[in-house]
Amino acid sequence: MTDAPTIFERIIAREIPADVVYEDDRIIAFRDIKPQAPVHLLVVPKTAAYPDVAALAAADPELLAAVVAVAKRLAGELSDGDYRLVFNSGANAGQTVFHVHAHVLAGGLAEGTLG
Ligand code: DGP
Repeated sequence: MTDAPTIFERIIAREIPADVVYEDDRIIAFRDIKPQAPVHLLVVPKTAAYPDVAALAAADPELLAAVVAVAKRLAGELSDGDYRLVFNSGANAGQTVFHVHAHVLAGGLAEGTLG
């Protein structure tokens, strides 16, 4: 039995709509449905093999580096180039979708805060 696809797999398959801002053969990026900053993007490897960033880093560090490069590029294209990168890892850290993704938060974030 296979697990049901996550919401991100359904976005990648275009089964549900999203505001896609970047796509290549391995990575997709779209705007978060519940933005927590003026610019709030999700950068998502298309593979569903990795539930979180540690699993991705262990198995495919080059793909993780590509995720970071896309995040930086989009922060420059869609905001002022400064950004916060967040990988929630585990339910007690707020992770709700267990398909690795980077939150890219940008656009006038307060100094000295993490929330
Ligand atoms: P996390 O809590 O780190 O697992 O982040 C999951 C994010 O996914 C959360 O900020 C909300 C976002 N999200 C959930 N469902 C959808 C959706 O259908 N479309 C979009 N664009 N974002 C979604």
